[in-house]
Amino acid sequence: METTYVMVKPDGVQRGLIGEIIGRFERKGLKLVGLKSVVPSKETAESHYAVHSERPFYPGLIEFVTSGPVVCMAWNGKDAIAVARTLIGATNGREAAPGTIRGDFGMDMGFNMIHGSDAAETAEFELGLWFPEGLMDWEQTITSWVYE
Ligand code: D4T
Repeated sequence: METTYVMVKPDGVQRGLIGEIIGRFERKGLKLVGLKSVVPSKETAESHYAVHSERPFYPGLIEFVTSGPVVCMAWNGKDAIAVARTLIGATNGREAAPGTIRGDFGMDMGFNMIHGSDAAETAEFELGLWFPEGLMDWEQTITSWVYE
């Protein structure tokens, strides 16, 4: 079992897509182990996107992600990191496959509504960054009907 960090970005919140996005992860069979909404601090946003700090789009990305509320989530399940990336779709909404979140709702690269960790190390780092208080540990009774 893995846990991944997923975040509805300010454009997804503004567009009223929080419920739609959470619903897709719930219906897939992933288990919600962290959920909150915050307006990210510049420090947190800069740490989150540190890997892009030398890229030309970085200043605009930081301004965008700190511009309003985001929804921070932690989802747990088998191969949760890859499963979440599949649900999310390609970075640019115009190229993302139909049926994915970005493919169904996005038309751009910068406004791509949602983030999902891309590897085990980044998931661990991002979960610690956004959920320093820790995650929920609970038994989901439907698990035995999700995994054979
Ligand atoms: P995130 O990290 O937000 O889940 O997106 P991806 O994993 O799909 O894409 P990424 O790390 O390559 O990009 C991070 C973030 O920067 C924005 N971006 C990216 C942008 O505005 N212009 C660009 O040219 C690129 C490559 C979009 C997502």
